[in-house]
Amino acid sequence: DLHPVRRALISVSDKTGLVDLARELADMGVQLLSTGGSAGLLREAGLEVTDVAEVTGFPEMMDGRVKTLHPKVHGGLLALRDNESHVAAMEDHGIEGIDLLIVNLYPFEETVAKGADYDTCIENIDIGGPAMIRAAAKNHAFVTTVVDVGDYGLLIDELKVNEGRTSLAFRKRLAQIAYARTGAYDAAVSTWMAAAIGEPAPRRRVFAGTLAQTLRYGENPHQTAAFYTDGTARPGVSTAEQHQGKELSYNNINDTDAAFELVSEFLPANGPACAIIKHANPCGVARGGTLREAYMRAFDCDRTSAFGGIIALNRPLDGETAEEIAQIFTEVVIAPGADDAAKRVFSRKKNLRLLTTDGLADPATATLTLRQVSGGLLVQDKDNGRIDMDDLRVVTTRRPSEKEMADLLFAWTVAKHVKSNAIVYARDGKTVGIGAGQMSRVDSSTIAAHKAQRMADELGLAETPAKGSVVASDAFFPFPDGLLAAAEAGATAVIQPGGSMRDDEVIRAADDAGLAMVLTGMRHFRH
Ligand code: 93A
Repeated sequence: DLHPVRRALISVSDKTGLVDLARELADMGVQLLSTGGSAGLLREAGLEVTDVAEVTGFPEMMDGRVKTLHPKVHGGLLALRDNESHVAAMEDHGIEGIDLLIVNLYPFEETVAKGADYDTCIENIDIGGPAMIRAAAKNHAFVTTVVDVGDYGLLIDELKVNEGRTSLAFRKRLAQIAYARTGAYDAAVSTWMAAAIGEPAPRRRVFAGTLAQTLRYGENPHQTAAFYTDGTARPGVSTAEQHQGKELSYNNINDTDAAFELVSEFLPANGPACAIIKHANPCGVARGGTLREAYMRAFDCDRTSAFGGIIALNRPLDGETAEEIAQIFTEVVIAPGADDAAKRVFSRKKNLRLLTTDGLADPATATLTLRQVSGGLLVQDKDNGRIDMDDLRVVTTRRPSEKEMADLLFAWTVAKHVKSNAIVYARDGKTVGIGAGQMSRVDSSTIAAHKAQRMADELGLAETPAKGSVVASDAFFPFPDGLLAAAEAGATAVIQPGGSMRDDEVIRAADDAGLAMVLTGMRHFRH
């Protein structure tokens, strides 16, 4: 099942590595056909090339919209070389076989990412390229299809090992990649169109990704797993640079994402902030005068849980913060940069992974979140809802003090990143107790208060830091009980969406307990 490569068609938008590849092919005696721009470049490099226009007998026309869409090309790609009638048709119509197709498509995704106008995006939808890719991949019994610049080396290796031929297994592998490429390309077009025409729930929808990493295992060792990226250039776990440590695991990637998304809520200009994540929930979040202080304050929230955690910082990691972090075992640190001193400190900690990003994530970015259920995908806008002071409605007799107000907004921001039911106690710009993921809001309240008590025990405090704290609830209190539990734990102010049938009762209970309460009018469920 080795098939010789005698004739190759090259048509690429991204010309990276093209000349070197073509030279290798030419040296192996492969005849080169090519389209306008690609042919020009190869000719400039002194290579012998036949223009596709010469093969088809038609000039490239309509601004290049029609270049390769011709039976001389598609017949050459699709003909079964061992089929008598196909071979006869080739002879009758002067069609020569094409054994190798090297195509990369008009840069549609990049054009959209650059914010190009509608017509420019339309013009960047490649038609001839995908048609050839699909034809060549279908005929992988004879034809080799290369769609990624990154695969040129593989191709040359394969040809060298097999003396100018490719194996069927190789052609099949590349054909699979080829169809994924055309599928992803059309997915990008269709996704862009849905947005362009303002269609929030298109009747048909496709999602695509490119393998970034095969993972050692999934959430558990008996599950296989892999990480696919969508090509976004946004700062985050998928684009971060890893400086040291083992490969990230499935859970690491998930938790690092949660940590970085949370810390990105805190603008660097408003001061350093740190978030520590365990099992996708924050176990400590804090602001600080310095980055080191922010880390130490976040660590103090729940020292027990912070062990083996994932740390995200909103400013570049410095040496003194790194020294502090290095005191205990941490899985991952992610920050928008790290200075040399910090890198030196971490180089002693072989198991610690250090990731740096190019800035923070923008919490306002409109993206989609997907969740798989059996038989389908649930798709929604990412929760990028934000509130500020003006959106808050004070509903109690007592208004929150300025200090309480700052802590309320802080606690609310954290609560958005805690799995529901979420209850977050905060004081002086740090969390002091977080209750996450419980089926009852009262249970989350109890756990958060319990965590605060444990923080007091761990730090040898005279009383629980929940005394004088504020509390955030990601959804409304359906009954006064959860609210009363918070008051009992020592909270003096409450932030919650409101909207319960019993809001009046809940507000009265808050007034009776001397609490100040603000309603956000916005909920932050997270499951
Ligand atoms: O406009 S097209 O859809 N019409 C075609 O017939 C066609 N054939 C190849 N675009 C077409 N291509 C694309 O042109 C290739 O996929 C490749 O991206 C690009 C290479 O053009 P050039 O060699 O002129 O730079």
